[in-house]
Amino acid sequence: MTTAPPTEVDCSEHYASGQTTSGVYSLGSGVQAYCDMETAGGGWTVIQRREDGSVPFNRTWEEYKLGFGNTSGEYWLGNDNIHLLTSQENFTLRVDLMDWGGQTAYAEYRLFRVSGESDGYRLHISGYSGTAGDSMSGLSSNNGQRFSTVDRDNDAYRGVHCSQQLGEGGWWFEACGLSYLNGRYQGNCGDSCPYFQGVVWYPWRNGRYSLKSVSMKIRPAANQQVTPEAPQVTPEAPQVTPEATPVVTTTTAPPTGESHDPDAARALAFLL
Ligand SMILES: [Ca+2]
Repeated sequence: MTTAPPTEVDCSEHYASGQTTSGVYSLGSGVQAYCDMETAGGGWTVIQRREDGSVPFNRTWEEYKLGFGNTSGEYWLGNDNIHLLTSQENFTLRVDLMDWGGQTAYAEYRLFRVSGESDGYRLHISGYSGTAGDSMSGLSSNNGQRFSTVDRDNDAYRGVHCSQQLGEGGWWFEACGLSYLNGRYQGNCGDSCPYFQGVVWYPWRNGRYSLKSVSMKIRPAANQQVTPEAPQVTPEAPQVTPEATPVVTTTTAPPTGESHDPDAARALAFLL
């Protein structure tokens, strides 16, 4: 008999063993996470949560690698752990969003996996359903992008460091993309928040709206319920026009040469 490789116990296993109360649980290797045992059948391992701005998300590569914050409040589970969990079997990602009026929406991605550090914690995401619109696998997709932080530019935007330009959060930036759940917690600034500097899910609200609360949670894809909990909504893709004015630099000086970079015009087209 050989020794099995180390594995993490995710929240769906706790749920299956009869622990059906939401709260902080051990994942096995000394790591703790919040388990959402109520939403859409429960068993979700929360990998990210924002709700009050008490924890800054402008963090370094190393901090995103290891995780930070409070598992009972705002936190990032850590890229190493997210990689470890999602490497064990197929996982589904669910994103829950709430605006300042108390409205909620969600996005589910049937398949969600994060590569190891040697591959830049590259994101593999597909199979959208939900009510919030697809800001991660559709237009300006985060799929296939490596993770970037304020001290590491792995994004798809040549000549621009998305994390540095957008409040120094870590994310799988494209150029820079349509989702940004690790932006700065801006509070309730309506539609007048600093553009794409807040907690943004573009298809549901917009780039100037910073959401009140968001959470990202994962569960083995095999555990997905057959019956959908809400009608499927196919969101309209945001309009993209070639004349789009770059607005990523509304509060900071534009990077040198940006306006002469043909890729820049393409990449900033979504920022209308
Ligand atoms: Ca770049």
